[in-house]
Amino acid sequence: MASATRGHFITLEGIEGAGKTTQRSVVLETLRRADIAVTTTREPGGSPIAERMRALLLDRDNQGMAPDAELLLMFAARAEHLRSTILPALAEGRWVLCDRFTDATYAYQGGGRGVDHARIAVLETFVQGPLRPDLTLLFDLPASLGLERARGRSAPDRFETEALAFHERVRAAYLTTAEREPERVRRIDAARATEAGAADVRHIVADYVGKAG
Ligand code: T5A
Repeated sequence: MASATRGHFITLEGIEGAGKTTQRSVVLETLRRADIAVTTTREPGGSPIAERMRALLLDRDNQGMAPDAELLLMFAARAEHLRSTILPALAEGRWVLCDRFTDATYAYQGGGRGVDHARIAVLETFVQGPLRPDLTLLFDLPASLGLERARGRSAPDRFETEALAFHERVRAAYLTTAEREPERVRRIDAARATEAGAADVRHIVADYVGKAG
């Protein structure tokens, strides 16, 4: 849980097409109903320079990027995003709602690409210091269904063009994180209809707000 003085940091996670963007408005609505000032943002990106790094990371012309370069770019973008957007908002007492954060690095670069967990952990501490999300909503569904939803919507980016097996490893890594940290990471069954997921989101977020006092 956050310190008494800073805002709270909530993240949304899941494989491609898990419905994070769809459910973000439900989180926002629940927080605003509680009169909480919220900054919404996303990763990779969330500040002008980090958005330029995002473009590099998602560009399908950059197939074959070295996994370590991908990892370092994710954390370079994060360092920029933290300094420009997340840390100032938290310091003002605003809550920050971020579409993806470092759990995605453990899932995609760790699970998907096979980068060692310990190497990611070193960068996590280097870039973030002690900052970790206070609450994470993990939208979970079979990789095949997520990809079907994501690909039905727009032209695939560099990650969406990866094989199903890659996305299955990403999902498995997310589930491992959720098992390790059940208090922080709340799994939501995203294979169901949008309204069923939204009801869970409202319940979890309202409960968190109540405990945050
Ligand atoms: N990445 C990111 C890393 O590799 N490492 C990192 O450290 C970080 C931070 C970001 C990419 O970067 C990678 C992961 C990603 O591949 P992105 O564009 O932000 O790329 O991609 P996503 O975060 O995956 O966003 P998507 O828009 O693809 O997925 P969402 O937001 O989870 O899904 P959403 O809400 O857009 O829904 C997808 C479609 O499904 C429908 C929606 O209407 C939409 O058409 N839908 C449903 N349909 C039926 N039933 C439901 N319950 C539905 N919910 C949504």
